[in-house]
Amino acid sequence: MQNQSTEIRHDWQLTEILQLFTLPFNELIFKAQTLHRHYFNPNEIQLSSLLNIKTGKCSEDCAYCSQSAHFKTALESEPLMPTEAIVAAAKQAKAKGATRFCMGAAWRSPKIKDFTQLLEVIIAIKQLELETCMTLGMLNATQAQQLKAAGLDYYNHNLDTSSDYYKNIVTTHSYQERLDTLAEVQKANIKLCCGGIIGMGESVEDRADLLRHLANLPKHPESVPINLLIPIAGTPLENSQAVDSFDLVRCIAVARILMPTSYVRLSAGRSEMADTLQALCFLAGANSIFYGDKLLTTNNAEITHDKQLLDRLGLNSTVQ
Ligand code: SAM
Ligand code: DTB
Ligand code: SF4
Repeated sequence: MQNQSTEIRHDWQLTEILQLFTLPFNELIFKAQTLHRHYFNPNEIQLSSLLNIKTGKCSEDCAYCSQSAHFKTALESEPLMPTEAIVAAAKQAKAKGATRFCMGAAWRSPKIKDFTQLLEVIIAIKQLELETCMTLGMLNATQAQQLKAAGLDYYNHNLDTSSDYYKNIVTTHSYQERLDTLAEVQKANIKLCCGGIIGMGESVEDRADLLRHLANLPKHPESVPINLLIPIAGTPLENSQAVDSFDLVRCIAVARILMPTSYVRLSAGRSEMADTLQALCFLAGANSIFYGDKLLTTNNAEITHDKQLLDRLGLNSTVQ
């Protein structure tokens, strides 16, 4: 085995990443855990809470999504929530122990008519001493700068899969458009939250290519969410094959090795995961979770259960 390097790299090759994926499991976890300990306290975990502030009727056709207008799902659509209701939810999340409040909107990109309210929401939530994150779809340079000026800490915009496989998942926007938004967010000096989904029928090469794109950005995303597909009835991916648990753990470990200073978030799918699997993901380098009974439109692991799990593992929540 090569000596463990703690260097931060932005020049990862696909073949090197594939080699990591094929390491014996124990070797891979050891590498990931060693790097994790070099850069982080291994007993700390960051907690983010989510709120969907605009639900459904999205013009995009992302094959996994309950909120696309292209598919007939059971979801009831809702317009942008009033500021007071969003702020009230943020207060509750803080009271329950979250350090970051993430707001999602089912848009291709935010509309001018809603933008002033979004800025007002950021200002109000910053006053609660919570970190703010938004995910609103594609942004142009001016929008990114305005969000930054209002005090937005993080912007979430996922690449979701490899550049090749993306065409099988979304046809209404391109991978390049996703990359363009990531560039605007980083240029505006907003911290980036960017990751993907596993379980959409992609290959190991696709997972490696997704992580390669993330790790070779000019600056690593500060937060890297790894979502396990939640199959939604009515979407093209409703009957996707379940992912082997060890493949999920491998993906987390490789993300940790490639981006050793980033928070790797074990994201969607935790409500269906055994505690033992989640513990293995934390061992592989995941150090952030979505905390709260709901994700955007689906149920998350329950807060009471999560509190017990963190307690049983001696994991403390941290302010990033
Ligand atoms: N419209 C914005 C966008 O596309 O960036 C923001 C909302 S979108 C729902 C945010 C992310 O949630 C997606 O990029 C995807 O990674 C994740 N996501 C959505 N539906 C999911 C599902 N059924 N299972 C797992 N992850 C999902
Ligand atoms: C991310 O990577 N995962 C979150 C957040 N960013 C916005 C969303 C997960 C959504 C899961 C399906 C749903 O609840 O609709
Ligand atoms: Fe869902 Fe976002 Fe795609 Fe719209 S753009 S369908 S909200 S993932």
